[in-house]
Amino acid sequence: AVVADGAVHVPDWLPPERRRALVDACRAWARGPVPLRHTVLPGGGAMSVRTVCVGWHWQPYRYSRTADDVNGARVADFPGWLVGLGREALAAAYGDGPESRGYTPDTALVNFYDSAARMGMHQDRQERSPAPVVSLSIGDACVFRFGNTANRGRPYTDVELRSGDLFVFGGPSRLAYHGVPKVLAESGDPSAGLPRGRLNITLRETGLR
Ligand code: MD3
Ligand code: FE
Repeated sequence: AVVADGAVHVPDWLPPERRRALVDACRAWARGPVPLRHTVLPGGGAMSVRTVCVGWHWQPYRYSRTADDVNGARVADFPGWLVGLGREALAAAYGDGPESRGYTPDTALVNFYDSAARMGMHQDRQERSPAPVVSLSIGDACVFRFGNTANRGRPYTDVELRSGDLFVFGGPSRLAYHGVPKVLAESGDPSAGLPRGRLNITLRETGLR
């Protein structure tokens, strides 16, 4: 479904065996070299979501190769199979054209939500590339709030994201405000191999080198 210009939701896109494989990869990244942890914001507060990054490390509000706000380690390399997954995702959302074939994501942000975790309305603007963001959801469902490009408030559209769903944000939607006001506890997907909680993986091109 096209939710806004450039914002395409493809429910149930990732089959169960690929959900499990992605959960396994995320478990491995969560063990290190940089651990899954609550990102600490400049004001001192910790985000309720826990995050681990691949390829480039996101910290508020820049990308780096080393997690100098955590343990100083260099983040895990971005694997080639994840570039392939990003291209497949773009082709599913937008069609198999030059945009999807040339898509070369170089960072993944892996977010883990327990049933109390939320993500406030924000824009993702640390990337220098205009390429789309690919979002994959696994496990418990959530309410995803897709807003406008002008401010955190209305108008916005609430969309339920469930296990296996793909969402692509490109074009005019790339700089839209968005957030996760609610996780739907126990709504999960036993086939995903996640005992509880919600996993979201976003693939991005940083435009950095
Ligand atoms: C729209 N994550 O990591 S994914 C984030 O479910 C983030 O964990 C949420 O927002 C999550 O920054 C939402 C959907 C998403 C991700 C990036 C976007 C939507 C986006 C970038 C631009 C516009
Ligand atoms: Fe975001």
